[in-house]
Amino acid sequence: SAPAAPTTPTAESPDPNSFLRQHVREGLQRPFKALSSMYFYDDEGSRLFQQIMALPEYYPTRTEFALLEQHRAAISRALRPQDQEEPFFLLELGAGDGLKTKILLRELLETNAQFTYVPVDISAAALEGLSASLRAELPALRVEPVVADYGDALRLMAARPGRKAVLFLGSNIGNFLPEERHQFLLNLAQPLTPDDRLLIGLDLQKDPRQIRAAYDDTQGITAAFNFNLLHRLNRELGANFDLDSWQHYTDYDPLTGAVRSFLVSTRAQTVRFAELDWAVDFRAWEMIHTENSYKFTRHSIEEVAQQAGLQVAEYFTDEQNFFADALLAK
Ligand code: AVI
Repeated sequence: SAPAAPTTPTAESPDPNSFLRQHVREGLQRPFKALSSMYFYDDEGSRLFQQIMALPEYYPTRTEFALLEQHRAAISRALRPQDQEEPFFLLELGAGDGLKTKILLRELLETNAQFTYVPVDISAAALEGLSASLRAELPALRVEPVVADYGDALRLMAARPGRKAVLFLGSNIGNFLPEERHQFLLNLAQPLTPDDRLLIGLDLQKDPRQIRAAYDDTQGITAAFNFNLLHRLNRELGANFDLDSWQHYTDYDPLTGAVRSFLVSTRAQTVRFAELDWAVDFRAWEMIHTENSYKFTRHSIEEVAQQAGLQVAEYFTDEQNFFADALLAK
């Protein structure tokens, strides 16, 4: 019979979960336990996020979609070079299904912009899906997908001559802690020239109840999105989280602009991780901090931009001022 698959990772077959293992060990040993929302997005998590984006309470996606529709001509003009003939690269970090971007791509094609669309993602499968849909829907579009992390992709593109317009939509910037956000923006800004442009999606501060409700929906999809992390640890690290002893809790702090999400242990319990040969104790009502979603004001956007050597050239917002796509330049 065939030999059993090796359980010890080797140089040829590195353990695909080594980052997760390390992260869990580190995060669950902190005085206030924490896990990164980065690990929400396995197949099931990505499916749940699609459902979140369609929830009545979750306003960011549909608001940004509508503002892109409304301002598509002005945004496209702001992104492309003044000289209509000059070619440029339109880079997108974390393109996802490209639904929002297609609004701008269509507008740019219709107005004869000379550009190449460069969607960047670490998932080759996500980029293949996007490229296939673009070939079908916008056959005239030049697409050069790049499978890389954002930093590598930007360095790669900086080495290629030509203007760049970089898109980072969808309020993804809100999921960074302030220091991470600062580093990210510094890295983003570093290879840009004064001719390049950056369009960033940011969720704005508003009625605090409305913000909180967006992360604590009545159908419990956001709760399931958080619980999925525990399912994932049970499955991938052989943990024994008993989901009946956990609750999802969300809070919005207007002082910092942060929505913080937690998983709460409703009783004292010990969770074992068979794959790590390790166990963690939880006190009753002890929490795991799972996510930050920062909300901004124009003032805080300008501060954050300035700290990274960038200026806000223009804001594009919806009528209710719920969401902003900010155009930044050096
Ligand atoms: C991906 N990111 C911008 C979402 C957000 O709003 O922070 C993730 C999310 N978490 C709960 N609901 C949505």
